[in-house]
Amino acid sequence: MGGALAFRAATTPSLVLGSGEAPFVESYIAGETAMKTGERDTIAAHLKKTGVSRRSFLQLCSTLIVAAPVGLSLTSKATAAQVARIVGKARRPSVIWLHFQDCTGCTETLLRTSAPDVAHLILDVISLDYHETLMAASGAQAEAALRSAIADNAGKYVLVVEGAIPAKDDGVYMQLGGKPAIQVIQEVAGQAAAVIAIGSCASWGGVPSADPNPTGAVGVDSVISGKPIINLPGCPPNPYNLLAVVLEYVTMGRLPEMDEFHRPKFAYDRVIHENCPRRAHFDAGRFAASFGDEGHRKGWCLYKLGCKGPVTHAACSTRHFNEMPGVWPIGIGVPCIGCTEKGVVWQMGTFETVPIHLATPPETYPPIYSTAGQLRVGAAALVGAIAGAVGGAAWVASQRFQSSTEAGVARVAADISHAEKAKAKPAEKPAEKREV
Ligand code: FSX
Ligand code: SF4
Ligand code: F3S
Repeated sequence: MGGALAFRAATTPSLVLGSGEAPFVESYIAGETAMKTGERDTIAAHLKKTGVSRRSFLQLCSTLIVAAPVGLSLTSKATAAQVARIVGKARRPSVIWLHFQDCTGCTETLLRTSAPDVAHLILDVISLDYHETLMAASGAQAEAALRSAIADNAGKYVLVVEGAIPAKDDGVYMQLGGKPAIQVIQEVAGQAAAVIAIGSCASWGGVPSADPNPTGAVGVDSVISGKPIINLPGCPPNPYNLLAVVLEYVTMGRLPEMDEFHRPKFAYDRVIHENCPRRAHFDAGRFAASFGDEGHRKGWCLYKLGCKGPVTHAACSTRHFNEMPGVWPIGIGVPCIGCTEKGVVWQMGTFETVPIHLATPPETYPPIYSTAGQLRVGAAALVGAIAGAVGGAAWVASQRFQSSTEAGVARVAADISHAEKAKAKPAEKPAEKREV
């Protein structure tokens, strides 16, 4: 194939998308020419060249705001038009996408958007310069395409990794072009600007790392160091998280704020249980007891069927898949298996129940026992009268923006301390009965 571009949408059945296909493929040919001359279009110029309407682009920017309403500098802009202005000025980011031990579900989730336009748009906004599943080339041609993509964009490309890396026995269990996979990822990551691990397999080993993990499958951050790495777990993950991270990186020059597991907080700060549409049934004690029973058919809580929503950090309950409302595991009656949590999926039994310790976020209702027990009632009333709604709003705001972990820890600490105080306090003597 030659050149940096190894992507030919028309050759892949999943991308034969009808009338819009011709300009889509042409856009990549245009991109290839630009790269050969050392230039790379701005996103706005590229979209114009390929005939994408401003309306479609604005729709994509609106979707981005919904996907990442907080936690990104980019989407903190108030309107889709403002986001579009910033994104439009950025150069199309070069993306090199490598596959290791995976099922290709991460790629499928990106391409199988319900509206073909969305897949087109995502692949117009980024410049996918190498992707083994989508390219026509194979064998030596594919190897040459990878070398070329690296050379043309050295130090600037974003490396997206899909799948786990087999590290046991010097990586002998997976060879690519005659080299161990572990060597390939280290070479390609070495010249990347940043690395995105897409899916649970790339983030921490996922399915291939399930016991007894015969190949020693691990996540990207176990074999790469010295590069910014961000994990987007999910089996499969939501493609908008990828788009949001890539665009934040190219427009703002930095990766979003991450949690301790290197997941972007904008998508993984909350547990599923907090925003689950079945939560009212959980709170009311209405549970499906077996698949197909009355509770299951009525849409009751799936906790007793092994739902891992109470301990699983992900945004699935508010950002469904394929742009279709209700399309996510719990939405279709399947318990969450905790696919974004390293210690949950593939480590716990599918129908095993998880401990409930983060079930009562203070934003749903205030703690049962206040931690501010130092004020006497009279003083508290006075402070309350002065501070009024302002203080109350500030307290509520501070509680709302705690992470679920912080909120849960604070809540449990308050309850434990109350219980201890109650234990320490001598029991009041019951009033003596008087003989009348
Ligand atoms: Fe893993 Fe990707 Fe699970 Fe599959 O390819 S995250 S097995 S759904 O999708 O790597
Ligand atoms: Fe939803 Fe699962 Fe929580 Fe039930 S246990 S409310 S189904 S997340
Ligand atoms: Fe995974 Fe649970 Fe979401 S299984 S896709 S984290 S609902």
